[in-house]
Amino acid sequence: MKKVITYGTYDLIHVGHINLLRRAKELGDYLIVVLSSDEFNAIKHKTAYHSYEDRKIILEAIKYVDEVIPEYTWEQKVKDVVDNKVDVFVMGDDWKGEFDFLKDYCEVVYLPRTEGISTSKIKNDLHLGKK
Ligand code: C2G
Repeated sequence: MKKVITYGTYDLIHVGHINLLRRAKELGDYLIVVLSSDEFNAIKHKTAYHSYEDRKIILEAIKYVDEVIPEYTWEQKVKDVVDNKVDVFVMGDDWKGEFDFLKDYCEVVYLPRTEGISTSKIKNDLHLGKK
């Protein structure tokens, strides 16, 4: 079984997230999403609208996702890849190059982001009454 792993906050789920998850799953048979905890989001200077628990429930309902585990630190990726016997690490290409150190442990794939959508755009548009 070819195992794929990806990381993120996945707040206010949108088509960019779904496109990433679908393409990540297409690279293997089993997709693990390592979901940023609320505490880790603070480290990323992000405040998610939905709690970790709610973001986890939402992700687990997506057919491409097989397992959701928590992301607490920047440093846990090697252990996650090794402990879960992961074959492919996938991220959107806004992260291109950032995780190449994982090439010693698994394949590293950066996928093109979906243009024109992001969680911060949604928040901003709603704030400005654009939608
Ligand atoms: N994404 C995308 N297209 C968009 C928006 C997001 O392909 N329009 C991808 C991102 O590249 C990422 C995933 O969707 O691979 C999740 O995005 P975020 O929830 O914003 O995750 P991020 O804050 O980048 O967290 O340790 C890594 C971090 O946890 C990554």
